[in-house]
Amino acid sequence: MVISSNLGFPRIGPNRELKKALEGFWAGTIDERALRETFRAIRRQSWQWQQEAGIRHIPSNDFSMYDQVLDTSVMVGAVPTRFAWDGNAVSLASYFAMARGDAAQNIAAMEMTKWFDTNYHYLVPELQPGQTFRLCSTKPVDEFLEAKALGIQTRPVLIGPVTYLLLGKSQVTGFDNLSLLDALLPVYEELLGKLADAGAEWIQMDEPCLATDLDANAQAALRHIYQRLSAVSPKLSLLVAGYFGPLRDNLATAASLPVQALHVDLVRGEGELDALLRVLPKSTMLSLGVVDGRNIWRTDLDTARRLVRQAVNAMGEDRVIVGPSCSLLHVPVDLESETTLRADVRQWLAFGRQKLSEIVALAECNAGEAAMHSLLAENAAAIKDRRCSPLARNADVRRRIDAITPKMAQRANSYPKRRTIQQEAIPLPLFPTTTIGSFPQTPEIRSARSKFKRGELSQDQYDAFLHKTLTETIQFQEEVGLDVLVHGEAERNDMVEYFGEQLEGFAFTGNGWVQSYGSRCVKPPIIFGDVRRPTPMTVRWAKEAMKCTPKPVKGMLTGPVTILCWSFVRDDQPRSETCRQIALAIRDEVHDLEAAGVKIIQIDEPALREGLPLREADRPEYLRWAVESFRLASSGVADATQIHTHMCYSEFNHILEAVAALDADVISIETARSNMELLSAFRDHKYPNEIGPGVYDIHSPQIPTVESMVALLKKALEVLKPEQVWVNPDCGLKTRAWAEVRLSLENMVAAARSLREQARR
Ligand code: 39S
Ligand code: ZN
Repeated sequence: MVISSNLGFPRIGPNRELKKALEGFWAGTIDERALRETFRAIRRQSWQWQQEAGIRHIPSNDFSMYDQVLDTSVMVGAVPTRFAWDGNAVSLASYFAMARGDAAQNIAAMEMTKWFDTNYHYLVPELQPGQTFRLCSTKPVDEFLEAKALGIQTRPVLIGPVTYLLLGKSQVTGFDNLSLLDALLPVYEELLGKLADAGAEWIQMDEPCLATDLDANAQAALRHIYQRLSAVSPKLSLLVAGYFGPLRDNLATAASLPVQALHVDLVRGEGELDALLRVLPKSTMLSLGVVDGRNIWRTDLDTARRLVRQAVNAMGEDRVIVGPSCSLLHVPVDLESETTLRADVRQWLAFGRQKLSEIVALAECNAGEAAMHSLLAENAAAIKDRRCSPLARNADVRRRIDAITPKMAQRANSYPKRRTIQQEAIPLPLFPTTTIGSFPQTPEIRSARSKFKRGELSQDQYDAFLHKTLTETIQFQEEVGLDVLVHGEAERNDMVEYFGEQLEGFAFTGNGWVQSYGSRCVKPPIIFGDVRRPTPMTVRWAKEAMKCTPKPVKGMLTGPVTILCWSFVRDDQPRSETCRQIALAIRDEVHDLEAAGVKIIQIDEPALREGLPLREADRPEYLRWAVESFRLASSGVADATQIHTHMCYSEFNHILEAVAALDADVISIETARSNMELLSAFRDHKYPNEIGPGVYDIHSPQIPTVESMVALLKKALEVLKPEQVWVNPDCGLKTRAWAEVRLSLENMVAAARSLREQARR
């Protein structure tokens, strides 16, 4: 029989129990015992759901209190020295300090960054030459035994040693992370031994690095490591899991690993099955990732079944495993709990639990089970309904797309000309001060929105509340002395979901949460059809703000690439096509803002960089359409209208050319944490337009001093011309409290004034 399997289940719980427990524990409202009890209940629930669905290889150790990469660091004893660790098991307090920092003791958290090309963030392992490792935690064994006690045999999941090391960072330039493999290997050997003793039969070794460009050294490392690990115990079978993309030039290496099974992502690497069937040794089983673990569409079981049958015909059914393409961490838990999702779209979807049923159906339909026929028929009907649905296509949108001309993605004049015109239109001092757009999303704001959504506040009451918040936010900015104001975005739940809720072609869920990092979740909207903006989305707020102040107010939009990257996208047309449609919708909004008298419009693209394909070879094509989409959204304005953009995360040296090609008049970026290092890249590139290098880190509760910000700005002025420089924090302020925001911004304005003084002398 074909084996049904899963690679990982969402761990936030069906109603974000993880988030609520963690935040309760951090706030001191629940104790450690209650916290651990919640975690245990989440694990039990997911195992039972998987067992009931009929999954045979059920994962364990896919749960994490915060992040699975942090768990691995803690398990192998890779604890940075600043956390004063005694070498024994890492305490709960230290674990959370590594994840979030320790404000009381002024210890910085570990760096967080995107997990491959997903919207999930992991904590970056800190590695150094000569580092030693030791098995410091038995979490995988404990959770295996926990499931076993419930009568459920599981397949423990570990991050493979090669991927783990490649994800790490060292302060030493040119350091080869993989030189630590031999030091790390014994820890994995010891752990596998313990898992075998505990009764584990299969171990899932996640090596998503197989979807990235690997040099010969890394490929050799994989062969070496799995040679050693497969020799640990005759009782253990190892499954190496590659996912997030095709194997391409890593295929031969992956197929030759001396392990019992190889898992491949056939959603993104669809065309590779033939090649795999040709080269896979007779002794290796193949796990087919045919159910999309990153998107929410129902699987076309008929197509997936053909792949399964092809593998079964070539290999025999006892060598085939069926599963999701990757862990289901990246999709919401359960479609059943959706009450607000429109029904016509809902029938096209499968969330975590529904995907489990699809996997089981694919494993069993091969055996010709009669019970499967009705399920297959129902699936075929839903797939057909979606494919033929008029909901997905809009003739007007198609016509507009066809009518796009190159001129539409080009401002009328080049930046130097625009600058002169803008200086006249928008009088600003040297070193103009502004913010990135959002102001604190207080519990009061979230609670008002929640009441409004539940019907406990009327539209009028909610509007009045938002209006009051906006007025206070404008007044606050005037008091602080900022030059370019914003309305504060109190009305927005999220910078993508908010727009998704107002655009045609988008559906939104009531409870479709996906973990972003730690306790933080997002509710990605679902793009199911052609995108159109029926009515203005933000103009009303910009107008209200302008009424409150004589100062310039910046209109705030999210860019097309970011809306694309942070949504569940349709899979029936290229992403570039969907992105272009979103770009036209944003272009309409830009046009209406301009018509309403807004002279400065910011279009944020924090996801531009993380949308980069994992493979170098695919990047130029992506950057081409991503840049074009931004320009399509932003170029329909007069020269006098100033376009801003904002990007988080400092590591975009290698895409600077694309950043410059956006041709925004002003870009604000995160540089505070990297001590303005990024700016030298802007200088080397001769970045011509204006830049707001973030002068303080909004992720920290510390109040930046005037001196620290003057120093950072002086550093910036070593590489930038004074008239190029804006002064702003390095990201939006929605996660901060008002009291800190006031002190920080007052200091920031003082820093800008001090520089103006010095420039005058
Ligand atoms: N992706 C997206 N889509 N958006 C982003 O901003 C980012 N930023 C980066 C990269 N990816 C992104 C990741 N950073 C949060 C913060 C930073 C992130 C990601 C997420 C975050 O704080 N998320 C919030 C959370 O997990 C949810 C934000 C939200 O949508 O808590 N809030 C809603 C709102 O404000 C719903 C809030 C909510 O849960 O309306 N309300 C309660 C409920 O419904 C009730 C609250 C009350 O009554 O007081 O139970
Ligand atoms: Zn940002």
